[in-house]
Amino acid sequence: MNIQEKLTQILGKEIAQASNEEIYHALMTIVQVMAAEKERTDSKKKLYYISAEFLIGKLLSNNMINLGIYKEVKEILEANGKDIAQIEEAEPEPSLGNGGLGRLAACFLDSIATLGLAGDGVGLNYHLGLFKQEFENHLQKETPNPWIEEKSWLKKTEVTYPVDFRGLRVNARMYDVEVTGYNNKTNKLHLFDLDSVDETIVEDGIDFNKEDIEKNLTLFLYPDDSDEQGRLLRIYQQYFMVSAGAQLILDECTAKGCDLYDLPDYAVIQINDTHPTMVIPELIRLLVQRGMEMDDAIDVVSRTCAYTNHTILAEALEKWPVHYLKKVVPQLMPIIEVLDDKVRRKYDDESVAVIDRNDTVHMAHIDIHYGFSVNGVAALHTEILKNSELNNFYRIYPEKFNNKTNGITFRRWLIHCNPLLTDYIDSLIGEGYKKDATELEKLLEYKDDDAVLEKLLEIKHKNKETLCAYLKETQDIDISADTIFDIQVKRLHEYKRQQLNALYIIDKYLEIKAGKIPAAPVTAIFGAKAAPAYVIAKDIIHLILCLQEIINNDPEVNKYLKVVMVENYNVTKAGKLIPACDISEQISLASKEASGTGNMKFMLNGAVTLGTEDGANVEIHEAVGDDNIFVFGASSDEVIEHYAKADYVAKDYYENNPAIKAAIDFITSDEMLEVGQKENLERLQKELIGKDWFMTLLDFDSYKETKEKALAAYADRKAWAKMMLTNIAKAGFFSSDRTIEEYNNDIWHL
Ligand code: 26Q
Repeated sequence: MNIQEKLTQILGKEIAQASNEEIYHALMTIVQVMAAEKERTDSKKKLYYISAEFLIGKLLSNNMINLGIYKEVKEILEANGKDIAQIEEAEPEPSLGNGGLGRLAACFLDSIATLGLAGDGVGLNYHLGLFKQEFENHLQKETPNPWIEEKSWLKKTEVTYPVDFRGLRVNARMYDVEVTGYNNKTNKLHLFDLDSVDETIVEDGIDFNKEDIEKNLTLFLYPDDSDEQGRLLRIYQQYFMVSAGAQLILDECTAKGCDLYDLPDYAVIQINDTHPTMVIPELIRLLVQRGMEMDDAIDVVSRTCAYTNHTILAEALEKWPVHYLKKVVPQLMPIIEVLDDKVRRKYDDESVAVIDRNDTVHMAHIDIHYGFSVNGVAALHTEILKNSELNNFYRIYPEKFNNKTNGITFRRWLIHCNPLLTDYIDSLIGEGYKKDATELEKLLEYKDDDAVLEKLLEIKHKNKETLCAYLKETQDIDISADTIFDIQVKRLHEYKRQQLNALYIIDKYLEIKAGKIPAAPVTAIFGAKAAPAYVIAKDIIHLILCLQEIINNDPEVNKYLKVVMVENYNVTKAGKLIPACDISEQISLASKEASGTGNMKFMLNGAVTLGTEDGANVEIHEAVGDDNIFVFGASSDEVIEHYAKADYVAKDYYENNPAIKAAIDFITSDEMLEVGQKENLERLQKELIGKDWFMTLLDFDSYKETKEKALAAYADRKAWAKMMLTNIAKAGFFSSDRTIEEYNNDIWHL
């Protein structure tokens, strides 16, 4: 039976007569059957990528692309008067991640399956995912995001494992999502859940009773951890995930005939940041329970686990008070004490202890001592880990440290999100780059081909028009595709410095008001969620929304400048924004962004980066060369020195730089107070002058100067198109297929 016939049969009616929802569900069935029929990668050794987040995004189109039926389905739908884009709208987006770390896990699953490696994901099935963001009175409001429908990509299994907390035993049930590889086998994402979770306990916004563990365990991703109950719930979630995961791993290995002493020959566990770290003591506990000596268990587990670090921000490195762990998972404490004891016997260095003098357990320290590999996620990041942040560990275990520069799957971030560009690249260099991304370099042959450059500009313009229509429809915003699209989309964090971009916008606004008319009109687009308890981050969102209100409604200014804050930025919206971008804002304070992966997505889609020498920007700079990127700001060495000397004083910049002073003063100007909240704006202004921990003002001049250069460069359309082409051509290195090959060659050995 062909797809058209199958579709009609499942629908029980003609395609033309079916609703978008019905077609979506029918296609889901077809995909699920096809995926289940695909061969599974089976080998003696298997990877378990364990992560609290898998930001997989909508699955229908990507699965159809990977299964090779996308184009056919699209044509069938068209022939019946249906638009695949509308069918996609019917799919809810699973929001099982915060940002980069979760999205990376999803890209990795795609590449692992595409490369035909045996590797499954292990995580949690949050019913309401990360919160949904709404704007109300220019403020972020959080609401639940229920994404699981009656019929979904989740397959309920009969596999359950008991998980013990103090005074409470629950049953973890496994749900599976098929992970299709591109023209290859399929793997699985195992998401554990609790049957008793009750969505009705959610009250106002995203509030709920944090103590009712049986009802709330997998309700939300990372509930607010600003209070003790929230932090305890995080421990409940983490232990639930790792205990069920560890039991699954041991089950699968023993089923393959593994003697548990040989576990490292059957399993490798990649620990995605410290969130799943408890898998180490839990596995040790389970092995001891099954009769192994403690020392042997520690040795076996240490040869099975590998750790990835995604951040150098001290506040994000997880540390749990011993009394929290005793309250939730007392069975782990004796093991963690043994782990600490062993370290203390060997190293007379308090800074590498597992349990510190304040009775706090350092999760990353467990990973480093009791894992065989520690990797950073970009070259600069790994160097900083080795030379400063984790230097005391590097000196003990230099052989464990390695770099794995992040990557992105081109299936989603080019083939799916940018079909116009994909088809055009196909027509120029064939389709080989879809399996070997470095083949994109063949595009360089067309560097001086006017027709090709012209076509790239035309495609970009079309993508910008598509985005205009989307923003009009979803947020009733009017912008023009004939302006420069300058985009900064990522989680809201002070170190990412959306506030620097905002200050530039204020500066520009004041210039226009003073009669200095810019050469080319710009549309500054933002998208960002702030953690619910992160006050200053929410104030920055407020600032941007107020600027949007003021600037877009000012007829003197809106001809030259507009501001758009996209509501509820997520994977789906990323797919619409990225192909339409001219200038990619990657402006974190050097040394703070471990890698960034949005930077790679933009580059691949022909945007030119405006960025600091931070994270993977450094490698992007190396790849495209000085002429195809706009780099500014203090270097990571300079920044690290400022922190060491504590000699950065924001107030000096405020007082001595008139442009900075004017922009910051504007935050609490009459115009702003008319649309915004005094409390929020004053707090933010005070923060910028009095503290500015991430040195926004340090880089203001350099940012402004470099941004002006980028905007001016845009005017030479041909030169700009050449930059676009070079960026696309050099993006091959940033394919997650390359990253995964490196993980496999150096760490997993599958
Ligand atoms: C920790 C403790 C308590 C509550 C929450 C957390 C927490 C939650 C999420 C800490 C960190 C995260 C997520 C981190 C993250 O997304 N890091 C990003 O990882 C990307 C993939 O490696 C990098 O590209 C980014 O540079 C990095 O910021």
